[in-house]
Formats: sequence, C-alpha cells, structure tokens
Amino acid sequence: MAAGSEVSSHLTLEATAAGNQGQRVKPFTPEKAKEIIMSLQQPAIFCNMVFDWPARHWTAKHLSEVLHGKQIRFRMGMKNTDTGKPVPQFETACSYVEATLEEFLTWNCDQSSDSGPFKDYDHSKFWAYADYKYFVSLFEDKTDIFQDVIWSDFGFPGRNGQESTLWIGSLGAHTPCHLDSYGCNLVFQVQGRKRWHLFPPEDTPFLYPTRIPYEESSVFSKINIVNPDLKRFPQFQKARRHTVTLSPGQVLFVPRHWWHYVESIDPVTVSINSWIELEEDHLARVEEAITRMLVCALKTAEDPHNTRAWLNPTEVEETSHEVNCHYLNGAVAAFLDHYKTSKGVEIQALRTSKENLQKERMEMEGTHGQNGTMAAIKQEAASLFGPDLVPVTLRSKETPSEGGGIFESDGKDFVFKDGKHFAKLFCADRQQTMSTSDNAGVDQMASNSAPAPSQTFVSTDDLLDCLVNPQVTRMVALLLLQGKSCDSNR
Ligand SMILES: O=C(O)CCC(=O)C(=O)O
Repeated sequence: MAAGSEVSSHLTLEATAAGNQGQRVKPFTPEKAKEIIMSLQQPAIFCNMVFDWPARHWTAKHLSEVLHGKQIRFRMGMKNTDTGKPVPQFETACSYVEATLEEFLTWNCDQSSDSGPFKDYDHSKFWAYADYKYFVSLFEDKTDIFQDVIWSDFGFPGRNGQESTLWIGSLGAHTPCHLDSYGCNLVFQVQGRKRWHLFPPEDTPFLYPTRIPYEESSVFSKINIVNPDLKRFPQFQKARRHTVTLSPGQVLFVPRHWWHYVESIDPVTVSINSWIELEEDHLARVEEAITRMLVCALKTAEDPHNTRAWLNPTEVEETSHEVNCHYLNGAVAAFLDHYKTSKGVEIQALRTSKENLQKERMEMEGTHGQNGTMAAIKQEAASLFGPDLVPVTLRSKETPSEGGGIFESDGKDFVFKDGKHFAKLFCADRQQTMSTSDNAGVDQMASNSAPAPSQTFVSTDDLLDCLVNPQVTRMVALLLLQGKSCDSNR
C-alpha cells in the first residue's frame, strides 16, 4: 500500500516552511506519530523518523568509550543445543558476568576467552546480553547524554533517555517470550539487526502464560517458541505469529500486551526502548500487585529460603507479605483516586471492554477528533501504511488452519470447568458470542486431562499458573475494586 496523500502533503509543507526543498524531512509530525501510536492495534515499523538523533551513532564501540571502565552486568546464555536451534532461556537459568563494554567487545570480536571476566565462556557456545539497562543507572554522571534520544518526535514532549532502556547483545542473545503488563513500547534499533516474533494479546491462552519466574510487569510464556513442543502445548498451533527483522535506524511500535520473543541476529546489537504509560496501566498495577502477593506467598511457603529459584534476577525489591500488602493498597488507592479526581466519574472506569478502554484513552489524549469515530481513526492509521510506516504482518505458513483471523475475544473472558461463560458478570456491555480463543481454556483442560489420576501431581507452580493467570487476576482486580469503590462511596 502506498503512503497516504496526507503524508505527502505534510512533506511538501514542511519542506516549504523550512525554506529548503533539499532538507530531509520526517514523514510524520509528532502529533501524527502519537495519533498512530495511540490508535494502532498492530505492531508497525516507523522509518525515517530518527535520522537526526545523536543516539543513531551509539554503536557498542562508541558506548564503550562513553562508559569507559564502567562495570555492567551481562546475562550469559547457551547459543544452541544438539538440535542446532536455540532454547530460550529464562533469566533464572542464565549465569551473569560483570564486565566493561570494552571487555565484552574484546571477547566478542577476538572470539577469545583467554582471560578477563568472560574467560569461562567459550565464544562459540555462549552469547552475552547487557539487557534491560536503565539509562539513569548507566549514565548517572553523564545526564547530558539523555538528550541524544528524542521521543518528543513521536509526540511525547520532554521524553528522552531518562525514560529509556539500553540493550547491547552478541549474536544469539535473546529475551524469552513475554508480554509487558504496562504501557506500549517504542524500540529504536541502533546497531545490528534483531528478529522480533510477536503474538497478539487475544492469543494469550495459546501462549501458556506463567508468572514463574516472577518479575513485576512481565508475563512469560512457557513455550519455546522457536522450537515448540506441540504435544505439551497443542494450543500454540493457533497462535498468530507476526515476525519482523528490525534494522538500524528503524523504530518498532509494539502495542500494549503484544507478546514478543526477540533475538539478536548480528554479531553486535544495540537498541534503545521506552515504554509509554497508558490509561489502562492503573488497572494493570492492581493486577500486578495481586500477582506479586500470591506468587510470593505460595513460593515462600513452599521453600522459605530459595527465592533464587523463582524470583527473576531483575527483581530486587523485598518480597515480604507486609511490603506486598503495601503495594496492593497503594495500587488500589491510586486507581480509585485517579478515576475520582481526574475523570470526575464514579467507578464506571471498571468497564472492561477493550473498546471502552481504547475510547477512554483516545479521549484522555485528545486524539479523538471532532467527528472521528474509533473505527475511522483506526482506518486512518492503517491508511498511513507505506514506506514510512510498515505493518508487521502475520507469518503466513503458520496461519491457523481453523478460524484464522477471526479470533475476536478480548482475552478477558474466563471459562469455568463446565465450559460456561462467566465474564458477562463484569462485562455487561459485551455482546460478543464465545469465540475460538475463549474455548482455548476448555480445550486445554481436555488435552491436559489425559493422564490417569495416579500419575497426576499438582505442583505449587501448576496452581499458580491458574491463580495468577492474567484472565483470573483481571477478574480478581475488578472484584476488589468494585468492593472498595462501594466502600469509599459510603
Ligand atoms: O530486545 C530485546 O531483547 C527485548 C526487548 C523487550 O522485551 C522490550 O523492549 O520490551
């Protein structure tokens, strides 16, 4: 599809205003980019938007000079197995090395592990990943550098490196398949290429979500999505995989709750991302606090002294019940305050349909337009697809054979064992009929119920996978908030 006419006219206008027809101009104004981000429900790549950012020169070599001598923690993982295919590794299964970027580059370029912090890691067998590094911790004494990243070009004034995270990896470095509970995501690829595998939020039941290992705001998938075990995870066949290779200079937009598995496919990769807060995060924070409380309580009861086995190394906060209660109370209070004060409405904020949340977000952001409906806005965003906004598409060979493209559930329904639909209790405004993905829970139960009772063992993790399933915590959060909003109205 060619870029919309609106894009071309904007180009001309800007060039004229700049008084220099030869000057390179961005295809989208900040306002337009934000409108796209707030309305598009499909991942897409923005091109030609960051050609003037100083951060485009942030190669690992350049950063090693900037961060001269700074010790950074690298996550070390095995490159592949006997099958020759990588096995995604949870952070709990990796080892860690403290090293400078210079030492990393020496190990990676010379492919030598003779000395230095990487000496125990044969380069042909291991990858290294300085992942998830907040700029504020990395560049504590060099805060000027924050200005090198200019998210205001995407319509977020004042947003720069201060709200960004840096990722530097070697070939094969990857992040296991997960979804982020908060916000949507903008990812700027600086050096090397990364392969992204994405799945829509509606496919959550097919991704077998788990909260072990536990990390606030990350829901992991139990599946090795590069080499799935379909006997164990048969529903995964229905998941709609979208794939894209992100190259230097491109910015990937990952909409809220899209699952992603990300792998470095070049010898050195550098990327920078920023998670953009959304209206829906208020509810997500309550869900996360519930999850934290239940996971910590049950896992500590199981083994009081071994948090290492289930707590992601990225989690440094204390996990006592008292602290967790405090989190939960804080999240509930913040939710109730937000909807009372900023919206002047009662707790009708508990409307849960995706459309309502989306509409609310658009209204909050002032992007709704005078006569625009949601459908029109979505269509308009899609009409901008072209060389400067490239949609990430479904990988065709995995198109589900049955019902492909007609999954309509918003993933919030919960199905009881007898298959009865339960969600209407909360989603009074929902008129949709039970869809294919709604049935996943039932099908899954049927396929999992094969072993004879004598062979069945229910572990703490099995129980937690159900108790803190995203659909369940959503329901618990809504119940809790409904109760508390009634209390506070008395
Ligand atoms: O680049 C990666 O390895 C993962 C990035 C990621 O998970 C994110 O930006 O949310």
